[in-house]
Amino acid sequence: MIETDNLVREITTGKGYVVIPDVLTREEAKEARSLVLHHTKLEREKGKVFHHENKERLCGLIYKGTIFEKIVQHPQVLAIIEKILGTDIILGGFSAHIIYQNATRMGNHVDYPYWAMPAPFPSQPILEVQTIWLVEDFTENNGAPLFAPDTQKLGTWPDVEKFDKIAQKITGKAGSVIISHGLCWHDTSENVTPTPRVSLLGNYTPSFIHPLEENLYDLNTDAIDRATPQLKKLLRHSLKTQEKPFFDIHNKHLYQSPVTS
Ligand SMILES: O=C(O)CCC(=O)C(=O)O
Repeated sequence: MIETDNLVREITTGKGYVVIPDVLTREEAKEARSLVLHHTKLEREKGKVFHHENKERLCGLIYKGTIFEKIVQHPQVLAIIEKILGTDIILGGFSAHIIYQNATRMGNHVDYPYWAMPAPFPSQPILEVQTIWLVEDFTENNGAPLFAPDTQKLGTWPDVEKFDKIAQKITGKAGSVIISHGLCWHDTSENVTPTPRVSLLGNYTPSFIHPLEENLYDLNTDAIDRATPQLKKLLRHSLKTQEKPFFDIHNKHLYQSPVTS
């Protein structure tokens, strides 16, 4: 508990991010990485992988393996996120980011929804927490992310010169997770190794924020059938089921199901 409080403090009023080692086992990290590379190859053949200058994104990750369902609702990580955002949160996006040899930096940025809003950005309520899962070792040379400490306090777009002066490269072992405040300026670095670098990116927001990604993209209904109530809520399926299609906006009671013949 104390640890959770300290980590929350570091994300909100400290540097703006934390790195927690050994959240996944090395085997789990390896499994997630090989599933990402396997599905990326399949999806690329169908023209469904988003790409830009030697970087690729694989979306609909939640439907591509039970390991991903487990990762997005990891209790230790969710406890930290819920302390920051409250319990009424959704998973606005969950995708994999693959950085190949000679990929350029993605460009320093704040996270969604801030980048879709006019600056200066509000400091409260906090509108996003990002998770970057390391499914392999992130090293000095393979595209590890860069974070500019304390910049979540500024509420502005990154200043490129300042970013380059203060940013720190976040290296770590496979199985670690970086949890960051959506306003903390960050970027990726160059991958100068021959091995693709894979991260898993979770975007958590209060439920009133329009999701970054379409959570029905590549829907696999088995994943929903076996989903925990927590996962259904994160994916907004608890609001979309046929039995409970509406909210009463005045008292938030759910309407009863329609009578069917
Ligand atoms: O893949 C990474 O290391 C970070 C990517 C990122 O920050 C983002 O997409 O917002």
